[in-house]
Amino acid sequence: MARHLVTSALPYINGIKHLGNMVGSMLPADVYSRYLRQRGHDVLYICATDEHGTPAELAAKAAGVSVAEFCAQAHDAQKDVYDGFELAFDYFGRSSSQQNVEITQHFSRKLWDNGFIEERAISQVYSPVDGRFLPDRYVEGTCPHCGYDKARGDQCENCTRVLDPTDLLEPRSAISGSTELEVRETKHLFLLQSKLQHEVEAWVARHEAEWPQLSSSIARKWLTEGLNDRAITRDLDWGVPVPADTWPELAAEGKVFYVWFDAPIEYIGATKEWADAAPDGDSRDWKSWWYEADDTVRYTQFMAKDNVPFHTVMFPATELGVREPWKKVDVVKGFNWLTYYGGKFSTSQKRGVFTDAALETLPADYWRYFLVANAPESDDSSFTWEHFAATVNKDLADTLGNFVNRVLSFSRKRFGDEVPAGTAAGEAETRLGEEIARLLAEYEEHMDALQYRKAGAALRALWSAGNSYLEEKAPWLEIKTDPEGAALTLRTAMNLIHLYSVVSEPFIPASAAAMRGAFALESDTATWVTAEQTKSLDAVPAGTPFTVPPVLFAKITEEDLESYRERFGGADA
Ligand code: B3M
Ligand code: ZN
Repeated sequence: MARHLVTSALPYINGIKHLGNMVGSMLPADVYSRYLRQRGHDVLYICATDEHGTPAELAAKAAGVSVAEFCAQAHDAQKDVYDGFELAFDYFGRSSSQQNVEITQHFSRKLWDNGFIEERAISQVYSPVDGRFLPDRYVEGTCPHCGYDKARGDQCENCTRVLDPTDLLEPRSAISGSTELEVRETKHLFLLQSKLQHEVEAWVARHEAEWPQLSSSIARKWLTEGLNDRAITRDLDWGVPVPADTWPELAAEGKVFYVWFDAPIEYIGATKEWADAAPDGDSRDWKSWWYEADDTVRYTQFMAKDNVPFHTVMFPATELGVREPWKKVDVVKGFNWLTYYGGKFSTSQKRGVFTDAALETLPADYWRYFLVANAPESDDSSFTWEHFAATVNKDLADTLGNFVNRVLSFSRKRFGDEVPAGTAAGEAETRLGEEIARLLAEYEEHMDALQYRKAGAALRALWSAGNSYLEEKAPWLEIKTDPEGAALTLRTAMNLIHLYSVVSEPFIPASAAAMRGAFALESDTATWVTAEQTKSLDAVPAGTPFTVPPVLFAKITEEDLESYRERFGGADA
C-alpha cells in the first residue's frame, strides 16, 4: 500500500471562506483522502491557516486586537467551520507556528548558501507620519492602468493587474490615510528565480503528464513569460523573522519574510506540528513524509487556479534551490472558479454563500455532495439555489434517501427487525451484481484520476441501479404471491444500502455512517468493497438486526428556496 501525502491550499486567515474556496481546495482533498484511507492506504492530509502578510495585519487593526490575538481567534473560527463540514484533516496547523518559523529560516539559509538569494537595495514607500515603510496593501491609491481610485499596493481589484506600491498614483497610507509619503531606499532579500528557470522547466516537464491540463497550462504560461527574481522580505511586524545569524542587519531592521515565501513551507511546518502534537506513546515521523521520502510517498496538492503558479513553479523553485531532498509534489489538482449566478462571490458585497452560513442553513452532506459532484473542473461552474435544490431533491432525497427508507421500512413491516433470508439469489441478482461491479470500477477509476464530476455521476449511477432493481422486482407486489422471493429482493436491497454506505462515504460521511449504522453487524468498518464482494452482495447476512434511520435528506421546498434567495441574494443580487 502506498503512502499518500495530501495538502490543500492554506485558507487565508482574514475571514471565513465562501463555497468557492471550499470546493477548490479543502473539500476535494478531504474526499480524496477519505477514499484513499478506505482503500487501505496510509494517508496524511495536512492543511493550515495562512496567517502572515498585510491582509492579516489590516484585519486585526480593523478588529481592534493584536495580530497574534486576531489570528488565534480566526484560526479557531475557521477550524469550527471545517469540523462542521467534516473535513478529516490529520492536522490543521498555523503558518505562524514555531515549526514553520524554523523550517522557513532553514530554507532561507540554504538558498543563501547556494547562491539563490541576494540582498538588493530597492525603493519603497515610506510614511513619516506612520514612522514605517508601507508594503503591499498598506498603500492605496489610483491604479495607473484603469484609474480605479481604491487600488491596493499589491493589486488593483478592478482590473486585477499586479502592482507595486510605488506604481500607484496619488498614494496614501492605509493606516493613517496620510498622503505625505516618500520613497526611501532599503535593503531586501531577493530570491533569484531566474537562475532556477531551467531546472524548474525540466522538473515540470518530468511531471506535467500526470497533472490536469489546467495545471500544466498555467505552469507553462509562467515559464514562457520567464521567472523573475522577486523580493521575499517585507517591512512588517508580523511574519517569519529574517534569521539574525545570516542577515544581522536586516534582522535588526525587523524584516520578515513575504507571506508567499513561508506559506507553502507551512505544508512541511504543519506536518511537524502534527508530529509534535502526537499523544504520548504515539510516534509520528514527520520527516519520512518530506525528507528523502522514498518513492512510496505520493504527494497530491489541491488548489484553485490562482494558486497554481505558486505550486507548480515558485515553490518547486524554492525547493530545488535548497539543494536538499525535500519531497516535491507529484500531482497538482487545480480548479476553476465556482461563481454565484455567473458572477463573483464577494465578501465585501455580501454576495454568495459563505461556509458558516451554509452550515447554518443545511447539513454538511448536502453541500459536500452538490459541490463535489459539480466541481469546477474543466470550466468555471455556477452556483444557483435552483440548481442546488434540484440536485439535492433528485439525487439525495429521491434516489438515495428514499431508497434507503423505503427498503428498510417495508422490510420491517413485513418481516420484522432482522434482515430476511428468502430464496437464493437468482438471475436478476446476478445481473445486478455485475452491473454494480461495473459501475463501481468506473467510480474507482474516476476517483483515482481525481475526476470529481465523473466520480459523482458514477456514484449517482450506483444509487440509480438500486432503484431500477427495486422497480423491476417490485417486492410490494411480489409479497402477495411469493413472500420468499420478496424477502430475497429486500435482503439484496439492504446489501445495496450497506454498499452505498461504504462507497458514498467520501462524499457524504455523516449520511453514510447513518446508513451503515442501521445494521447491527458484529464488526463493521467503512473499508472499501472488492469487486467479488460486490457481485455477491452478501455483506449483510440474513438474521442481521436493523433499525430504520430517520429520513436521511429532507427535500428543499419552494418556500425554502424563496427564503434562501432572500437571505443570500439570488439571480439579481
Ligand atoms: N492563502 C490562498 C489565498 O489566500 C493562499 C494559499 C496559500 S497555499 C500555500 O488566495
Ligand atoms: Zn486597475
